Amino acid sequence: MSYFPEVSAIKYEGPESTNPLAFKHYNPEEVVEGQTLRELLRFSVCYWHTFRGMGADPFGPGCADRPWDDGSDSVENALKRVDVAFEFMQKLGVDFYCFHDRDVSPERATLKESNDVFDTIADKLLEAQQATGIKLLWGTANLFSHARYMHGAATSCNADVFAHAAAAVKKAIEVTHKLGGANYVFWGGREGYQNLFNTDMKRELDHLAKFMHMAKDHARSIGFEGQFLFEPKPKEPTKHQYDFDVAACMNFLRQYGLEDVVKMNIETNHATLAGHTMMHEMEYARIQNSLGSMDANYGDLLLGWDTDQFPTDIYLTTQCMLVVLEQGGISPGGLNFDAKVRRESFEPIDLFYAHIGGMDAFARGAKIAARIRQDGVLDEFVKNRYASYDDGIGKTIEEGSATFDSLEQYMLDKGDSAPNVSGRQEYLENLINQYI
Ligand code: XLS
Ligand code: NI
Ligand code: NI
Repeated sequence: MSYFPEVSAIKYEGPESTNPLAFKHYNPEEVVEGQTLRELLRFSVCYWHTFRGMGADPFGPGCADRPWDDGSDSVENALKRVDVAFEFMQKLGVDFYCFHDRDVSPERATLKESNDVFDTIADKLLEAQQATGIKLLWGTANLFSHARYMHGAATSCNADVFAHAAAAVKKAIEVTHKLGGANYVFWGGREGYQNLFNTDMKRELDHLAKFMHMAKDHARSIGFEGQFLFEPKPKEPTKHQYDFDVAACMNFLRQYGLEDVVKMNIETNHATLAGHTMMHEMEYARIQNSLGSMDANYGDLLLGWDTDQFPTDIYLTTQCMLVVLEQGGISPGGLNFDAKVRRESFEPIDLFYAHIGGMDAFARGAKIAARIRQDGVLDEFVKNRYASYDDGIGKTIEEGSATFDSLEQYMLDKGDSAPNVSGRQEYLENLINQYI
């Protein structure tokens, strides 16, 4: 039984190909800075958008054509989706996928029943992984859709909801472990507030930290050694999410002693909603040894919400890959397409076009970034820009031997500072365009 009979395995055909169902730039075996593109990019398909998204928006219900899906939350339907997902991923040639518990497995009236169904689905996922070699990049729990999470989960004012969320995360970590998941993600969902008049922010943040510590302790106690990831997002669904941006997340993790265990999962559309570029967020995490993984997508800057589009912008992917290559790769994290086809792109084949485009855009970005780095054009410029710190007075500042007294004396002797040199922004922008 095939769910995508019109598509066979997507092949690399090179930049001259005009076949819309072929890769023009993603040649998985091509080596970039010592790693194959497959190893470097670690592409992942997300279950929620790709296999559960029906295109609903605030103005209308879903209208996607998914002939295999009967729309019910039956176990049979969930099991069938596993076949659909693995056929899709195998044909696409990705090595990883990601899910929330409720994407793969429907919720039942009690926790016990929900967990039992989850076990049944997990068995089938494991079988499919073994049959195809596709691996789990990360698992997570949906702590935001069910009505019980209206006030949040770990930051809910209702302690029973905290307990329920803890039980759900416990189970999701156990399943992630069973499936050999490389990471476990915390995205805040409704962890945030709409109004400070009814909110004890200090208590909510303390609770969130307790929650993460318990999650980590449980994970280690069952032998899960995977990486934990925290995914920043400034707003939506709440007006202010506690995991606002990388800086807010890092401050939270440090305050509560979690910074060695939890790294960042950075999403492009969340970065731009926070008023940052993706490159800013990635670089800010990288310099603090906290760049863990990427949710690769793109947000329409004319719309003020998380549109989760597939990344097609080579400028963006080049910037991302400059940071990834500087770090020497992103493993054990990866590049998860947390992206959805537009509501108007309602046919199954659109799922292929979308992912092929995203993969090609990143492969191209990787190759461009590698050439920029190989020629050393940015590195050399930046190094020279700070040359005044390599010796003399600058060196005393960096080494820590300078004081305000010594700096004042230096200036009194010298009379005035040395003239500045140009930042050459436009020159550098032109240079990057030359590589693109
Ligand atoms: C939502 C988030 C979510 C996380 C996983 O905006 O991106 O999909 O990636 O919970
Ligand atoms: Ni995401
Ligand atoms: Ni998002």
